Amino acid sequence: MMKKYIFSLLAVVAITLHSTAQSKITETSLEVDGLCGMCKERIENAAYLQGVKKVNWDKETHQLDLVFRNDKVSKEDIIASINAAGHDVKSAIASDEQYANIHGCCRYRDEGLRANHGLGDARCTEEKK
Ligand SMILES: [Cu+2]
Repeated sequence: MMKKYIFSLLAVVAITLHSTAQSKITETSLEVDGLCGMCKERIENAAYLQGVKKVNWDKETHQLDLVFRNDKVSKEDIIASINAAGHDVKSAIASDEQYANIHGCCRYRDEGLRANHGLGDARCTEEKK
């Protein structure tokens, strides 16, 4: 009787721990502006903070896929780090000082460079006005 009770108690604890562990994982994506493979490396390095499990930025779609531990790092932390690296996020534009630090060939706000990469207007800078 007692043994059975302890067993079911353990089962409840195990299930609770399991669901708590799962809810700590956030899967989301951000729109981050950039041009080339160098940008990809810079964006992914900036996003890869402690607690981040997976990063992948797509040069064509500008989509950054993220998987992170929400008890260790927040989406806001990641956005701030990407901005600090000089890249615009749709919801948060990098400052001119931050943007000025990126490499000359990565100037994604430059219309001429965007055209060379087959990209249209800067998507994220629109919201700056
Ligand atoms: Cu680049």
